[in-house]
Amino acid sequence: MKNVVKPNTPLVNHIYTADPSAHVFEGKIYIYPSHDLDHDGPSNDNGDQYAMEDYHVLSMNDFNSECVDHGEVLHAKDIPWVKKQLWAPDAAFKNNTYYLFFPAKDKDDIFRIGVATSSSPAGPFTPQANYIQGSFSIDPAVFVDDDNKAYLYAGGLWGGQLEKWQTGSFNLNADDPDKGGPALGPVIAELSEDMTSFKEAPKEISIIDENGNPILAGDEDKRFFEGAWVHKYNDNYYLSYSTGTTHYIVYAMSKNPYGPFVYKGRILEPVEGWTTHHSIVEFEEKWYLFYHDCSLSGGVDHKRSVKYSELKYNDDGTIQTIDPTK
Ligand code: FUB
Repeated sequence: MKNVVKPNTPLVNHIYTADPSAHVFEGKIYIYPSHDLDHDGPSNDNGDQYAMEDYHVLSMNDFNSECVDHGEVLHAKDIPWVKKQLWAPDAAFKNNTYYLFFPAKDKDDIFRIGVATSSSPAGPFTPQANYIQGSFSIDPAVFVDDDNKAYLYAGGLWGGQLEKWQTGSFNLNADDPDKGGPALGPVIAELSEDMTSFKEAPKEISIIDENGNPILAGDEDKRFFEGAWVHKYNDNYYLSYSTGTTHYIVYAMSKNPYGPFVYKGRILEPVEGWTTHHSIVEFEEKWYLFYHDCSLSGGVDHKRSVKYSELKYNDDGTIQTIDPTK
């Protein structure tokens, strides 16, 4: 009998998965998650508990089918520049090639973003010898626009090291920005045609309120923490992200992929576990939110499971908030 995946239940139970980036490729839903390890190592604000070493690809024919694990598609030991921590990945299709974008710590313990390629959405993926020059921090999300331009969004505070780049170079001792000043935004860089390098230096994205004022660093219900995702609906760009310390997935809208993005509201209320991370995808004229929580592991923060829920828009393009407990 088919093991149909129901909404708000783990896509798979045999491994822990997190940070799902969902895409429709070749008519199916492909999910590119992190692969959480079952270990008893240290746990701290630096994210040492997220000690992932490899990636698996998952897929579903549709939302009335089982979820297939295509197995290990890339391992840290096969990526020359990587020391540790394969965190939240994303995938994109261009040039007849599938690209897997992933953050990891380099040999100097600095998070960078790498690329690996495949002829199939299910992998396996072959890594480039080095990370993308000029890349830093975590959680790459690649958006290929209608004009075929591809943009990489990235960034994450604390363990993700974004605040350590405020001066333009890496400063291990840098603090969060002042709570009364503008919050740090994620960064954007257009990718070159070959998808393995930046066409421009990463720029910070500004997230503002309805009056045009920047969201402040102390406004933890709204400020960017990590896990950026960009999608387009009715000619609007939607930037959604995790607020980290307050555990929401929220979103902001713009007419331009570079922003500024105007804060709009919440997409997902807090889930079980500290982290929350999502993606948004359209399939057969309906929209879906992929997210993770820690329910399968009984609340262990670094043992998460990927789930999905239908996402609905209001007539004005705003998004209806999803409460995962209902
Ligand atoms: O999975 C490791 C990190 O936890 C991700 O990169 C963050 O977005 C958070 O989910």
